[in-house]
Formats: sequence, structure tokens, C-alpha cells
Amino acid sequence: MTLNREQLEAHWMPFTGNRQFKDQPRMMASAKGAYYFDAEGREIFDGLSGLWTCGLGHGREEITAAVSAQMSRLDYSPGFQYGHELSFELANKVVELTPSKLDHVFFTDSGSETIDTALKMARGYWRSKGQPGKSKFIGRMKGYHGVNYGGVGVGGIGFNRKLFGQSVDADHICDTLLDENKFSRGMPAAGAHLADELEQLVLLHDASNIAAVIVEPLSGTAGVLPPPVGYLNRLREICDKHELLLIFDEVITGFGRMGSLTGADEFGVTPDIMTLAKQITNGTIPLGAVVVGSEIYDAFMEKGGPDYMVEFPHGYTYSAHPVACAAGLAALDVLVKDKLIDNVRTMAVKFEEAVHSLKGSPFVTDIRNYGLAAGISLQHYPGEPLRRPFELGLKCLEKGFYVRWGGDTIQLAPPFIVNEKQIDDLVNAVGESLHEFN
Ligand code: PXG
Ligand code: PLP
Repeated sequence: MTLNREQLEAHWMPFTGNRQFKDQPRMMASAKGAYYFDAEGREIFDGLSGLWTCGLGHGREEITAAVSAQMSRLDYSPGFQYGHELSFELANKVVELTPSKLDHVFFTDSGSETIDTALKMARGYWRSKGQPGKSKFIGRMKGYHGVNYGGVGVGGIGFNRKLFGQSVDADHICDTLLDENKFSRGMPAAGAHLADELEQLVLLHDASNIAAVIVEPLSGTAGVLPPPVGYLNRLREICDKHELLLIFDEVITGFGRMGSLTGADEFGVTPDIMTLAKQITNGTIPLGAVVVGSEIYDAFMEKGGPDYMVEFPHGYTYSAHPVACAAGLAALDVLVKDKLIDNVRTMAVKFEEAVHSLKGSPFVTDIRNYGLAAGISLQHYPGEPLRRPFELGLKCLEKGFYVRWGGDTIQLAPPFIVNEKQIDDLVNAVGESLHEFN
């Protein structure tokens, strides 16, 4: 590495133990396909597809070409009051690839911005319908919806809130982890009844005060929690019964990871609002998207006033950035043309077998999986739930495998282009690392 310790100080790194990192840096220098390379050229298998972003693998020529051509043609275009064709093309593509009920797309630059946009749309929708009291949100314990104020408020991870105080008005239903479901493969059999807690919260707060319910169809950050069989359907029924909007945060599940285009497709439940980011550009350029049905879009248009007026006073300088749209169009094109979701489905069978072979390994307390995503919970050091996953992650890195540690779990999410041998090698590296603990 060419940088000394002092040169590492200025960058305050996100979601990173800055002190530890700067003492023991882990730098990626380049990437191709399913691998990163460090400055010495050492190969590191990408066991989390970047940060759940790069399912198509790194260095896709099609995306590079589209991005560099767009940079030369139109590097930036004002997103407010002016347009460029690519954003309309990409919106049509996103509509084509998401459930048919969802047909309008609002662009953002990240998952967090996407969630805050969706929450504002939900509140604005009810106001436009003459029900301004419908402003509370219901999230779920362990939910992750990014780090902006709205997302942290509806999110269910205490650590992400403890320094920041109150944000939006929100309550939470319980998470879907049940002891009886430990080591389930795919969707756990038990737990649909947990959705009924939403009925309790409606009784408590009254539907007239609730704007929307937001969940990840499969919780990613919490350590990969697939929905119990029937659970999402039950949430949908309760939302319909009480006129609550249902938001699916598909920042991780969108565009392939589940073995379908979306979690909504895979689990057979359609939300009113869907949030997407990450895989939409294969992680190459920041871009997020909120997808809604005509009912919501039209409500804003109808209450928009004279036609020179803005109907939704919201948007980011970089919303629908032309270079990001070029990356999105190219990435979704590769996803479809290369039939990579078929490979996710095929490899998911092998992946499930491999990750569950770790049952019985030292310190493994639970394993969950769906599509090309798996979470492995680890026995805590006394009073230190986060330490073992961190140490395991470092042991895997020594062996040339990048895996994600978070909470008391490690997470695996290999790229959609993964093959059987790479899955075996990844899981073996985790298994060997577990055996190295005393
Ligand atoms: N919603 C969900 C469901 C997410 O998973 C966000 C919103 C926020 O997206 P941005 O682009 O603002 O980060 C996410 C992001 C991990 C990990 O390893 C997960 C995320 C981000 C970084 C790491 O679990 N999820
Ligand atoms: N802060 C200031 C002073 C700004 O002028 C702007 C945008 O014009 C923002 C924040 C918001 O930036 P963005 O649109 O990139 O979210």
C-alpha cells in the first residue's frame, strides 16, 4: 500500500470501525468478474457482490461502454423542469420488469433516498386524498431502510438510531425470527401469524392515523430473514382491510437476488410502493428508484393545481442522472440477455446445500437462506455479540474471501455469475475459519 497511516485520517469512513481499519487497512485495488484484487494482485472472491450491488460481476464491458459513451454525449442534464430520453427509457424498463400494477418511477441516488422519497409519497398521497391524519408509519423490528431520517425512523435496528434521537413517527411489528424455524431452508414454515401483530397496532393507533407499512420482503441486513410462508400475504390482507399502503423495500431483493426479478414476484405479493437501488446499475453508478401504481401518481397529478405547478415538491440534484440511467439500462439489459436470474435459481439449490453443511460447525447457532443470499448467526462472546462475526470476516479475508459481518451474523451473497466450485470454496473458507476459533 502506498498510503501511510496519516494519509488515512481525512476520510471518515461509512459504517466502518475507522480506528481499527486505519490500523489494519483492507484496500481493494481492482475487480473483474467475481473477484476483487488488492494492491499486490491477490485475488479476493466477492462473497457479497460488493454490498449486494454487483450481481452481474465486476467490469461488465457493456456497462463501461454505455457509461463512457454517455459521459461524452451528455454528462449532466438538469433534472428539474428539463429531461433527457434515457430516464424515460429506464423508467419504461423498470416498469416492464416490476409487477404490472406498478407503472410510474421516481429516480433517486441511493437506497436511503429512495426510502425517504417513498415515505413522503405515502404521506402526500393521503393528504391529497383529504386524510392528512394518516401520517404514522409501521416498520418491523430488525428492518433496515437506510440511514436518512425517515429510513432510520421506520428501521428496526437500535444501533442505527442510538446517537440521533427521534425522527419520523413510527411503530414496529416484531421480526420473524422464531426458535422453531432455526436452520430452515428457504421460507420458514412457521410465522405467518406474526403478521397479525399489525392488527394490534392498527387497534392501538387506528388506521386513520397510519400512512403505510414498510418491510423488506426478505430482511437482508438483519442477517437474511426470508419471510415465513403466508406472512407477506397476511400483511397485504391487513393493509387492504384497513387502507394502509404497503411498501416493499426491495433495495436488496430487487433485480435478481431472490431468483426472480423482484421479491414481490418471488413471494407472490404486490406492494403499493416498491423501492429499488443497488442492483439496478450493478452498483456501478449510484441510482435508486421508487415504483408506484397509477392510483398514487394520479392522486398527485389531480391535486397539482395549474399545470405549470410542481405536483410533488421533491427531487435530488442527481435524480435521473444521465450517466446513472445509461448504467441502469445497460445493467438491466445484461441481467435479462444473459439470463442471469436463471443462474441464480440453479445456483441457489447448490448454495442452500453448501451453506447448510455448516450446521454443526463451531459457534453456528442458525443458518437462513433464499436465492443467492444466506445469513449465518454466531454464538456471542459474552457481552460482545458483534465481535465473532468481525473476527470471522477477517479470517475469511486472509483466505481470499470477502464476506459481510453485521450484527451477530455473517452474510453471504455471491454474484449471480457464481459457479458451483466458487460456492464450495466460499463455504469451505467460512467453515475452516470457524474451526480456527479456540
Ligand atoms: N433498504 C434496504 C432494504 C437496504 O438493504 C438500504 C435501504 C439503503 O440503501 P443505501 O443505498 O442508502 O445504502 C439498504 C442498504 C449489508 C448492507 O451488508 C446492506 C445495505 C447497505 C450496506 C451494507 O447488509 N443495505
Ligand atoms: N443543500 C444545499 C445548500 C443545496 O443547494 C442543495 C441542492 O441544491 C442540497 C442541499 C441538496 O442536494 P441534493 O439535491 O444533491 O440532494
